[in-house]
Amino acid sequence: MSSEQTFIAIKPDGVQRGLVSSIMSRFENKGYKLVGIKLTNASEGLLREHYADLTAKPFFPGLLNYMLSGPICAMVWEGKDAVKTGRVLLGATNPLAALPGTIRGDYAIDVGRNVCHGSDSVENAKKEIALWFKPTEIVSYTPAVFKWIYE
Ligand code: IDP
Ligand code: MG
Repeated sequence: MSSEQTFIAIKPDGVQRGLVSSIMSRFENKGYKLVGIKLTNASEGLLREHYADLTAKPFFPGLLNYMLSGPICAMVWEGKDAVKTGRVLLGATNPLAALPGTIRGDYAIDVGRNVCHGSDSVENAKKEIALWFKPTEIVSYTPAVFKWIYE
């Protein structure tokens, strides 16, 4: 399936550090298709829903403040195995454990400043895309290079 979609977000530290284009390039260069993008100040309500499974964690208040600290670049990337491979491109949650060549491995040090988010399952990707985007904000098109990326 080449139509799998994943939700990728460049967190406030990534935006402030001018890493938007570098992070987007990883997905573009791999061959994934950008189908949604916006720069947005997330509301606390949206973030509580987005991180609903983490609200009981001791780091949650810090995580909330971090995600509220500036604009986030929210994106939807589409392509074969986009969810799983998107996580590989991001690297491990703790940047010190993330391999060089991954986004977190190359651009971050602390787990609380790990510059990016990526959906961890197809089911969560669907939920997150619906949370961050209206259906009309997701576009459908066939890139001219499609046949040079997929056999
Ligand atoms: P993920 O972003 O790789 O999916 P999750 O476990 O879902 O990792 O955690 C969500 C986010 O919460 C992480 O990306 C990171 O920003 C933050 N986080 C996770 N664990 C810690 C921690 O131990 N201390 C501080 N922040 C954390
Ligand atoms: Mg997660």
